[in-house]
Amino acid sequence: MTTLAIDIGGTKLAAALVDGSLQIRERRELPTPASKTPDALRAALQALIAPLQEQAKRVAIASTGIIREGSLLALNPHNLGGLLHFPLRQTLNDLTGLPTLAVNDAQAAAWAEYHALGGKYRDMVFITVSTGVGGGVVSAGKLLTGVGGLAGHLGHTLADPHGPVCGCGRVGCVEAIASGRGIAAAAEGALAGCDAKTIFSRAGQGDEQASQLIHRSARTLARLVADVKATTDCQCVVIGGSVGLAEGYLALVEHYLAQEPAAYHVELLAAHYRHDAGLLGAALLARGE
Ligand code: ADP
Ligand code: BMX
Ligand code: ZN
Repeated sequence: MTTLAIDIGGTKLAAALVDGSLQIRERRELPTPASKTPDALRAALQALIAPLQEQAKRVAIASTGIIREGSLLALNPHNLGGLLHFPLRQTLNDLTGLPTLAVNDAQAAAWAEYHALGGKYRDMVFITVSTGVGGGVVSAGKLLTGVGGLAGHLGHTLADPHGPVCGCGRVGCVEAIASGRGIAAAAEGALAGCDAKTIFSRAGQGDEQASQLIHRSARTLARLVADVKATTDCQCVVIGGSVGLAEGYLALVEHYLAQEPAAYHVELLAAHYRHDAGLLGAALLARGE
């Protein structure tokens, strides 16, 4: 049965058809609208799925934000242009008339990556370093979503009590430092106003400040990985998101993790499904797999 899978991130929206053998067809992307009102997101989703929805029997959404009873509640509204709440399941159900499941993007990606490991490990954690920093925890073969959807929001654990204020209201969250937005926010002088993608390409051209910003992110992420190992004793940590998958980033995280005591070391892997982990995880969950 074909699933219309949708991934809602702070920077981009993606949609694709996912068939029974988990093959992705007709993948499309649009920028995430930055608007406090839900109308812009609804219109963008409508445009994104219009060419695909006829062919699908169900909808599966992986979305940034806390997903509670089918609705999106932003933990960090800055990542969504100030949008606080969006009725995800209801909107997609209204647009398509199809049964719809919604789950947090990093939780969905964790589930897909757990499947990709083919039973090798029962305890694993997925971390996306993207617009924000998101997480999904699989413990004893079960995906943790939490009673209120908050489980795995690892980006909002403490990295630095003297660090920047996070959009979630806490001070010094991992996300405020390590995420694409966190990298960009700390840029000064010639790099002020650049996004993380540009900062990575400047680092590749030898820009010292750009390189330091990326090291700061990777060092912060490595400490988070050590905290995650201490919390879950997971057998591997899978890294995704456009920052996480950027060339050289995982090797830097490995470099900084190696500086932590051995008890906190854990195997680090790049996401097997790359930028499609959220789409595929949501499709798997909608299929009850
Ligand atoms: P989303 O958060 O919408 O899921 P991404 O995973 O693409 O989207 O993450 C967006 C962040 O990644 C932005 O901060 C963007 O600047 C950054 N980014 C996008 N492409 C790259 C790249 N090739 N290298 C490094 N950073 C990137
Ligand atoms: C934020 C939070 C998480 C999300 C993570 C990664 C919001 C809107 N989102 O920590 O729910 O999983 O970002 O999201 O509060 P992405 O957009 O970077 O993929
Ligand atoms: Zn936070």
